[in-house]
Amino acid sequence: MSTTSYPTSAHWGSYRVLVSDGRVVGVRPDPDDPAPSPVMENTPGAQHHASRVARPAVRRRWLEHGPGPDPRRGDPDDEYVEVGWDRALDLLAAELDRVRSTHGNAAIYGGSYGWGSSGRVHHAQSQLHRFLNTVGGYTRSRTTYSHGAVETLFPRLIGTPAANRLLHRAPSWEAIREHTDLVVTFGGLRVSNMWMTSGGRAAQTAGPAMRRASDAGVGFVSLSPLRDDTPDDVKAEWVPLRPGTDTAVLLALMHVLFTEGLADTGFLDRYTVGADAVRSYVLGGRDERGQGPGTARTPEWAERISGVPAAEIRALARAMAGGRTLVNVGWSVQRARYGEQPLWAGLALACCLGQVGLPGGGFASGYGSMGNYGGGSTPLGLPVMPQGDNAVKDFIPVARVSDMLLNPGGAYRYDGEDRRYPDIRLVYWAGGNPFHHHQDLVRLARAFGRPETVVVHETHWTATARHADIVIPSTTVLERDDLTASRGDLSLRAMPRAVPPHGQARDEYDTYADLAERLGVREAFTEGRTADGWMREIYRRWRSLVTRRGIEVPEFDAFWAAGRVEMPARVEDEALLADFRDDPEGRALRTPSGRIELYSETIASFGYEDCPGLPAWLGPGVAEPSGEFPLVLVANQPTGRLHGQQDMGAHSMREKVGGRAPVRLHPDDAAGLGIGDGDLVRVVGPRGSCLAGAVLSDALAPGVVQLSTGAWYDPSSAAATCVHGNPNALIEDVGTSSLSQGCTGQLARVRVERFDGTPPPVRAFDPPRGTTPA
Ligand SMILES: Nc1nc2c(c(=O)[nH]1)N[C@H]1C(S)=C(S)[C@@H](COP(=O)(O)OP(=O)(O)OC[C@H]3O[C@@H](n4cnc5c(=O)[nH]c(N)nc54)[C@H](O)[C@@H]3O)O[C@H]1N2
Ligand SMILES: Nc1nc2c(c(=O)[nH]1)N[C@H]1C(S)=C(S)[C@@H](COP(=O)(O)OP(=O)(O)OC[C@H]3O[C@@H](n4cnc5c(=O)[nH]c(N)nc54)[C@H](O)[C@@H]3O)O[C@H]1N2
Ligand SMILES: [Mo]
Repeated sequence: MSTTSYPTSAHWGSYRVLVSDGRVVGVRPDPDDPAPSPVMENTPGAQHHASRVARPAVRRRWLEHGPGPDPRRGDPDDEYVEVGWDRALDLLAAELDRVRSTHGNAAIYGGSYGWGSSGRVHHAQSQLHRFLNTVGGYTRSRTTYSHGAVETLFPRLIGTPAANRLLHRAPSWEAIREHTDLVVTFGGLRVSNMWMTSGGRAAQTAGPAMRRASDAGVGFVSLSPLRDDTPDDVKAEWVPLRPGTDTAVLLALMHVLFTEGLADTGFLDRYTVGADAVRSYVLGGRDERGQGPGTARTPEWAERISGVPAAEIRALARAMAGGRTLVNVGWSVQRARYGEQPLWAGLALACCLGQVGLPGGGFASGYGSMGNYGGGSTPLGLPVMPQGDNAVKDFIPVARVSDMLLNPGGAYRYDGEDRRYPDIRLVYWAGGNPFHHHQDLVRLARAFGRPETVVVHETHWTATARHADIVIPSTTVLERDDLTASRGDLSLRAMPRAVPPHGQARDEYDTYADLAERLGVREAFTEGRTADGWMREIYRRWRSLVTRRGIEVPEFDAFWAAGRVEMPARVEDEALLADFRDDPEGRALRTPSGRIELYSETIASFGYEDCPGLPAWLGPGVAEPSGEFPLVLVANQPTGRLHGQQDMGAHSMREKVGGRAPVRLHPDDAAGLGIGDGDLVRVVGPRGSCLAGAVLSDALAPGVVQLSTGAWYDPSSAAATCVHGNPNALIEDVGTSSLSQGCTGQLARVRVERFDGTPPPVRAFDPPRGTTPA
């Protein structure tokens, strides 16, 4: 049988799939990629796996009893009934119509967070939002699980346009190589994380660029609970610290700068407000609310909290003041209770160093978190599928989804507002997996029992699909034509269809068009175009914007034939706030003071206990070990895959221990618990437990255990909340603070015990009862 190779692109990069007789039989890296990601090896196994959704399916209890709350939604033994497309679409259209006419469109939750797959046309979120907007709108979600605290806090501290630049237009690794003496990173610089970029990158350039910076003499200091958060070839100095204690270290670094005359008072006076309040807080003259004397935030004080020796903190502060220094606070550090504080303290520290706005210096949040950060940018934008306008104005901060479903009408605080949760009757999810991404999955399951109907579009029978009443099978990227690029990418690429659809899976665009037809708005949804027509149209619109800037890119057919076009007008971005530094009056920031707000009157006026008016040490939050839970769990991003995607693939499965997620422990901690390498263990937290396979490693700070996210949730046995190793089975569901209400999934307190019973089987990848193979 002959084999044909097709180019494709995923969030984990561009590569080729090898196809024989309509099936993906292998992958091949792109020869132009300097450091391809092994995550691509998951694709052949996942593409044709038995867990693919082959036909539209309806949960039997919903079909027989009709819409309504059902606490049994998600029961692993629940049965589905496969139905033809016409029946599925008739049922779904009628139910959408019932809910919107009885309860209004605000009763539809279409927040539908998640990464879906790459591709600018068939982007699951854009398609769903376009459809729901066409039929009257939906309650949406705001901000992300990735960096909710960054998104909410920085507009207050540096104003809106600058806050966007902080997230999306960081100086390149080349600029760092040229200008920076020292990169000090809280949360490491994980190469495996930089494999991922939303939309995928044409080539994996971040790892090699970081190594070149190190070879050129840039120094790296990595403050992190894991040594291997920064790759060996970067030769970073590893400073282990207790998770959740970065703010204490950052305050102590400022303490050294203030007391040793190293703080740049000229910069603080000219460009910031509130430096005196911060100084007084750090030196112990006042508490975080300005209501009395506080505690001096000395290096000795920080050592007791963080475990970082005071002498190291002093030496680090002096080294930072001695050259061009970049302070990076990774997104993981803010994905925790009080996650706003290390960000704010990191910005304050960078201001004390006086280098904000200088090339290669100042503050950043995102190096090591994603591949595009430090990869340059293009100001010209990307082709984009238009979503239309949402007639419903209500929203929730994205990570408050369980709270919303469990407390219709309930009060909550967010970014200075007193708000109420909407009364949701129908949940519509496409391209995301809340039973991967949300915390406290037992509570989430209870929340999913509340609405009258849950609809999920999926490629695979994920735990989220198994909580749905109506499951709609979607094609994968390999089954449709599309084009892709990410922010700051090197090129825009064609992604031609490589294999026929699995079973009866269809492109979501066609599903929505047929639903729109039933609701009388087909023309408004399609504007007379097929998905292919939209691909040409969004390319044409993008090309005309580019042309108006005087730049030539080929017409669609030439682009498609060539397979790619170089992204025009690429720039190595300038330092954050460089323009403000040059002209602080003319380019005043869009903050109340026009300057960087080290103290924020606005945030102070909200009166939040969990987010005062300046960067403060509020404690390690839920990551504080206790007698019952003496260890701290780091639930970071997996090296084996993107989130829960393609977890059954070869690369992901290779990392498992006896088919379960690997949990890493320090050998000393393991010895005390009688746990050996490869043992089956139970990790127990305040909200539940999971089974996992022990891996002993001295790359962890003692007292820390690591269980990455992404093992498919498997609640099929009483032996543990999840028998496969999904850490969200045991992590508490709380927001960062009343300001951002961001995700706090990164950390938890736990205990680990050997599991000596009969190991229950992992059933996560078995399709549900009542379904049949393609
Ligand atoms: N404990 C803890 N939890 C965390 C985090 C953490 O650090 N710790 N990190 C959080 C972060 S940063 C994030 S971004 C989230 C990620 O959470 P998600 O983005 O929800 O996770 P994914 O597994 O990427 O989910 C995407 C889903 O889309 C499906 N899919 C792929 N292609 C298509 C398509 O074309 N159509 C449709 N309909 N579906 C498709 C995939 O099968 C997959 O199930 O997790 C968060 N959760
Ligand atoms: N391979 C792979 N890469 C990914 C993803 C994936 O699923 N798989 N997901 C992508 C997504 S959506 C996002 S948002 C980014 C997330 O990017 P990040 O949030 O930066 O990534 P994490 O892996 O969660 O965390 C990085 C490291 O931070 C350290 N850390 C944890 N807590 C603390 C702390 O309190 N203090 C300090 N100093 N360090 C701490 C941990 O040791 C951890 O390994 O990753 C992206 N990259
Ligand atoms: Mo994320």
